Amino acid sequence: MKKNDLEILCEKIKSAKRILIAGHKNPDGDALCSGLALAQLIRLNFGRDAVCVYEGNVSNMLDNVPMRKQMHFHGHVDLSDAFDLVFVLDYGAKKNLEWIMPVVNGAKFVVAIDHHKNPDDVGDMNFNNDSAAATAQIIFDIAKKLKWARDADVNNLIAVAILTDTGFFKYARRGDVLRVMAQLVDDGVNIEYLSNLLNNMSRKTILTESAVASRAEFFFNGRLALATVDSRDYKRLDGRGETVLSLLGQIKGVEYIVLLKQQKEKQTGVSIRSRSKPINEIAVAFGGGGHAYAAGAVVNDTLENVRAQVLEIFRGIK
Ligand SMILES: [Mn+2]
Repeated sequence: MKKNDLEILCEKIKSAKRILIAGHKNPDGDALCSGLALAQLIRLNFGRDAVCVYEGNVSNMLDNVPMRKQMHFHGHVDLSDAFDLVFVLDYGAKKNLEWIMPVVNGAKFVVAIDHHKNPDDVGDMNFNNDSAAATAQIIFDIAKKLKWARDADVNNLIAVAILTDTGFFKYARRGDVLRVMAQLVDDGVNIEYLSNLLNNMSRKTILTESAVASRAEFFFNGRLALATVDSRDYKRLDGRGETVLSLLGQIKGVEYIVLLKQQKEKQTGVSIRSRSKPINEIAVAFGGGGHAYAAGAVVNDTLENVRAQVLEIFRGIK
C-alpha cells in the first residue's frame, strides 16, 4: 500500500459526486460486509453517500448484519448516469464482475480492493493483497493508515467479513488477521453476538440440507462422502449447501466431501472439500476453481454423468 496511493484515494473520494461500490456475484459475507463497511467509512469521514449494489443472491445468514438494507439489487437502482468513482471489492477475477463491467467501464476512476490471487487488475488503482485473510482486512488497514474514524457498524461489518471468510479463524494462515480482530474486540465487537446474528437460516434450508446429508453415499473405505441434490431441493439450499458439506466433513474417516447439485437438466454444480490433499485441481479439471481445500465448478452435464466422472477421478487419487 503506497502512501501516494492513499493520498490519491482520499482526493478521489473528496472530489467524487457519485460513488458506487460493488462486489462479486452472489456476494458472501466478505463481499457484502466489505462494501457496506467501506460505504459507512466514506459517510463518516467524507460526508458522502455511496451506492452499494450486488448481483445474484445473498444468503439469509446475512439478513441481520448492520446496514444490510443499504446493499441494493442492481436491477432496482438507476445506474445509467456515469459514476465519478467506482470501488470493486473481493472479486477474484474479471468474470465475477461481468454484471457490472458496463458501469465500471463508464466510470471516471476505478479502485479495486481484493485478497484473491488475482490475474486481472481492473482498477486505475489496485489494493490487491493475497496474504490478507479477507477484503475487509485490507479495508481495515486503509482506514487505520489514514486514521479514518470507525463506528460500531463499521467494526461489526469488518468483523463479520473476517469471521465468515476465515470460517471463524479456521482458515486464518497468518497472525495479522487475529491482531485486526483483537483491535476490533478492544473497540467493542462481541464475537458471540455476531455468531448468533448469523444463525438466521430458514428452517426449510437447514432441514433440506440435513436430509441431503442423511442420504449421502460413502466410497473408498469411507474416505469420500458424496451427496447429491435434485433440482427440486436445489431451490431450497442456501448458496452452496455449506451445511451439507460441514455435516459430512465432521464424520470420522471422511477426507473428501463432494456435493453435486442438479441446477438444471444439463447443469450440475460441484462443491468439493478436502481435509487432507489439495483438491482445487479437480475443480479446475471441471472448468472451475477455488482454494486448495475448498473448490467448486459448474458443469454443463447431467447429474448422473458428473457423478460418474467424480467417482472416476477419486478412484485415481484415493
Ligand atoms: Mn473474500
